[in-house]
Amino acid sequence: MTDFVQDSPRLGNQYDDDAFLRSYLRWRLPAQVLAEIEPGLHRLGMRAATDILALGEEAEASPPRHVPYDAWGRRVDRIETSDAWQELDRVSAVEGIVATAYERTHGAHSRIHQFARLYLFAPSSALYSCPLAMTDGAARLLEVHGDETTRAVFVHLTSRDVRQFWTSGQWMTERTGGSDVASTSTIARCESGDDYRLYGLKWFTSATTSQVAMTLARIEGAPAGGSGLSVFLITLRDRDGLLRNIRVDRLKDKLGTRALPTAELTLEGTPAQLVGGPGDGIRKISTLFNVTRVYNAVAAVAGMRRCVALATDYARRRVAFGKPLIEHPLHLETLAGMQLELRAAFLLAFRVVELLGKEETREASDSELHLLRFLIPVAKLYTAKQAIAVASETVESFGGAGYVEDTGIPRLLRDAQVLSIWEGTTNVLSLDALRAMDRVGALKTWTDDVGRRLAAVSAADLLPSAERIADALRRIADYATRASGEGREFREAGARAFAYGIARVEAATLLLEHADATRDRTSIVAAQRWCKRDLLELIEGEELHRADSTHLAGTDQV
Ligand code: UCC
Repeated sequence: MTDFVQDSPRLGNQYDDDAFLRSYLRWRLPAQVLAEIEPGLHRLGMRAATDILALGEEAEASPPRHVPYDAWGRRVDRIETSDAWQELDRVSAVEGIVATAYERTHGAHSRIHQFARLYLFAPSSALYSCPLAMTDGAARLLEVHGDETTRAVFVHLTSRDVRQFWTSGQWMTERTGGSDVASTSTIARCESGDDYRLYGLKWFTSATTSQVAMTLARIEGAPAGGSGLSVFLITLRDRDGLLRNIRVDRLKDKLGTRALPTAELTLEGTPAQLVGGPGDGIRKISTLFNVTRVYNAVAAVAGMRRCVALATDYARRRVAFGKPLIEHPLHLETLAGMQLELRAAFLLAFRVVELLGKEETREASDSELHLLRFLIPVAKLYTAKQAIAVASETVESFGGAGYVEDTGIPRLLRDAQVLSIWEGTTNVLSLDALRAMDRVGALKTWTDDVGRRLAAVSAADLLPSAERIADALRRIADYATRASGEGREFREAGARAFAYGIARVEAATLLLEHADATRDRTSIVAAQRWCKRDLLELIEGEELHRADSTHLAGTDQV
């Protein structure tokens, strides 16, 4: 009989404890801006470890419920969510998780401020970050493509007032899938002017409790394909709170994100407003999903940070083989590897945050706009995959306890897995990076940009790392030239490895710049270690034979 009880991991103030976040903000923000925003970050860092965390746990324990009929048989399609989930909505408004970006108090830096807040909030929020991502994307879409008739909705989406704040859904996925958006089959029938009615089935609609949603539909008679689609704004409920010709078919039973209501919906003549004129719907709604992809990247690194915080704290408390885990060299190495992944992914995610801020305040040069277009898919796909890897390592670092539900640890992995699926899978985004290269010549812009930044690195102890990055950069450029010559199939088959290479080289450059600017010992070690790795996994000097891959994948044996 033993009376031993294991001490559980604990979270401290998530701003104060995060030396890397603070170092990054000191590096990228003017001292005056940091002085203004830091007290708020400190407060939010405390809330993320106390009341917001408790709300997230409560929301997770009380998942949403679909009530199709009332007691008397009337179809009502209520989606009931917990008090905690509703409180998270109010907290989001008050904390200005979306609003901070649109107030633009600190110009282009406002996006850094806002995403730093999201970074603190997201891992405690039971995925309330998802409705916020779509809300922010919808706000940006309305800012760019809306007019005075959509202005009131924009004001609701960007409000800090809990009575005024609205969230927006984003309904793109149909039964044909979430990736091939051009095959959308929802039909829009014109009533008058910009007023339409929509008929169709939306297969995966997150946050169906929102007040509004942005969706795609094909106006009757419009051509097939993506260019024939248009963007619509739906106000979900009437004055009595009833859904406006929307049937909730069911809620999804998902691997993770369990507090978040995700529904299948049938639109049965749902009133909707055309936004931004007819046609070109995919290009227009990309304004929205480029923002949600940035959220995805920041939520991914925020999840990694939570994993590392818990695993590190636990390693100090847990004793095995006579000493705390953290004193075991191999465990320490594992933790250091996770930290390194986090630092690299963080800098990559915040690189696109910075560029987004510049775009929105019209401070971005043409080159920076092209870099933003190119790096959004790269950052989204890479951070999502690394978040899953770090979450998996975290589960393992807790041993059996990591596999037991009531420790809360398994949830870290379940909720990470969605990051590589929604808002574009790894493969779809790898192909999107190729699209950006073709449409705006982004690769040349990017290699020039990295080359210039490497040339500016001055510290002698970082120069060998800079040389390694420069070498990887040359190999990427050579590979791209060769892949273009090999043709489309070769290029597409290698797109994921190519995108990973871009991500690792961009992250390497950022780690180096950060280390060069701060001269802090940990940052120097991080940059050096990252650059010692093989940054590329390109298929160089070798043909990709489709027949071989078919054989290997077993698809010829059906
Ligand atoms: O909805 C979902 C769940 C919501 C949950 C929200 C969570 C938020 C995160 C929370 C974090 C905590 S999941 C479903 C999401 N679905 C997607 O993300 C779509 C994935 N598929 C793609 O991205 C594809 O690449 C498509 C749909 C864009 C490919 O379609 P097409 O028809 O082949 O597209 P095209 O013809 O290449 O592109 C049409 C136009 C072109 O404009 P033009 O012709 O002017 O050049 C493209 O350049 O759209 C432009 N375009 C873009 N522009 C396409 N993608 C982009 C882009 N990313 N940025 C700018």
